[in-house]
Amino acid sequence: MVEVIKPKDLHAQKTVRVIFTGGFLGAGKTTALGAIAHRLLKQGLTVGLVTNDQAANLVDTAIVKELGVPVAEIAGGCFCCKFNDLVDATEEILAKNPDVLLGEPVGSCTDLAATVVNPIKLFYGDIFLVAPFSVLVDPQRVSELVLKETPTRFPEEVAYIFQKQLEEADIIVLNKVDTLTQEEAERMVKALKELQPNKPILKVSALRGDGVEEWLQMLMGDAPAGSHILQEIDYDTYAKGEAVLGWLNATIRLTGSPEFDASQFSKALMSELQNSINAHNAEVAHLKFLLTSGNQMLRAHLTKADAKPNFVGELGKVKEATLVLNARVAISPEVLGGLATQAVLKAAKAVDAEAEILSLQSFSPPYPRPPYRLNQPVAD
Ligand SMILES: Nc1nc2c(ncn2[C@@H]2O[C@H](COP(=O)(O)OP(=O)(O)OP(=O)(O)O)[C@@H](O)[C@H]2O)c(=O)[nH]1
Ligand SMILES: [Mg+2]
Repeated sequence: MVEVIKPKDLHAQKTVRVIFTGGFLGAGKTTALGAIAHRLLKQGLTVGLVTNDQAANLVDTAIVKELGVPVAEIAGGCFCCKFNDLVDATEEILAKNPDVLLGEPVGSCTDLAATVVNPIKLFYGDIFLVAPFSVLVDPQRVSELVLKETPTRFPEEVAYIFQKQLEEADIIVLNKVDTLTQEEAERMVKALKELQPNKPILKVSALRGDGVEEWLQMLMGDAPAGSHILQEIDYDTYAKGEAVLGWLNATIRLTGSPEFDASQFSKALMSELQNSINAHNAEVAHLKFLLTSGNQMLRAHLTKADAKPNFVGELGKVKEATLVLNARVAISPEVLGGLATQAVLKAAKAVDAEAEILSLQSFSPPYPRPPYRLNQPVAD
């Protein structure tokens, strides 16, 4: 798997701090990077961002563009398998001369310490100061996939990816602590600490801000990066864990006659999607969509099939709107494509709107084949 060809040279006007924040789908990576970016900007630092997905048309890119900082998107594969695209995107951002570069890898990926963090240190250690690699976790998923206290519809291979992500973290960030009591949070930290005794475990609410300052201080300090390279990783199991996830990215134009209620449409769409996913007894990793009309936005997230969705922003009656839908669900991509199309058409009909599907891709992530893999950490 190790390729000898060195990637292209990169140049920077100064040393750039690079912060990669991983973690399973829906753990809160984009929210957290937004919270970090806000704090860095307040400190007078300049920031650039790289988003990543298996396909184009990303809700995340639209969200982070709101920050008003340079953003590059790598679509069509993850950082680990598209290392050279990551280098190209980084070059694009470096041209804007940032102090800090933030990157969000795809949430179904693991082995990033070996395939991204350390190769970056090896090839670009002269221009980058790589921050410790954080892995964010959603308490609900820890309970399902690690502690096995609550039921999950995900197969064991998905739990395998989740556990490998914890294993390779320099820092584990227990996110969404605002959803837990203090005792629950403590209990979970203790359980994680027993499993992963040699690393910091932080309690954070990316949404509310709890613990973000302390985390950011660690990221800006001189703790080692990528020091927990996985010594054992079964790529067949990892590939299976990714392949059970149906991946759907779609863009749809909605037109009213003459207007439609965008908020009502969003609720109807989420409810249609949730009902049909539950009818298939499938599990949601992260289902999100963004509705944009003029300069107003409304977005919705669902990180568990039978949970309550989260709506952010407001949209009232509009003439037209663009819908970007990203769904990662443990179901076949064909079924996902079909049910998503039906849900969009039904929700549009319910509000008397016309829906035109401009693009729709549904697939399962391919077998991960990273071009670079290091067995040992590169010295800081
Ligand atoms: N309660 C709570 N919700 C959060 C927190 N952080 C993120 N969320 C919510 O979790 C959902 C997923 O957040 P994202 O930031 O999009 O998660 P992500 O890890 O970037 O997701 P992917 O890019 O799809 O892997 C959204 O509904 C967020 O509002 C938090 O600290 N507390
Ligand atoms: Mg994200």
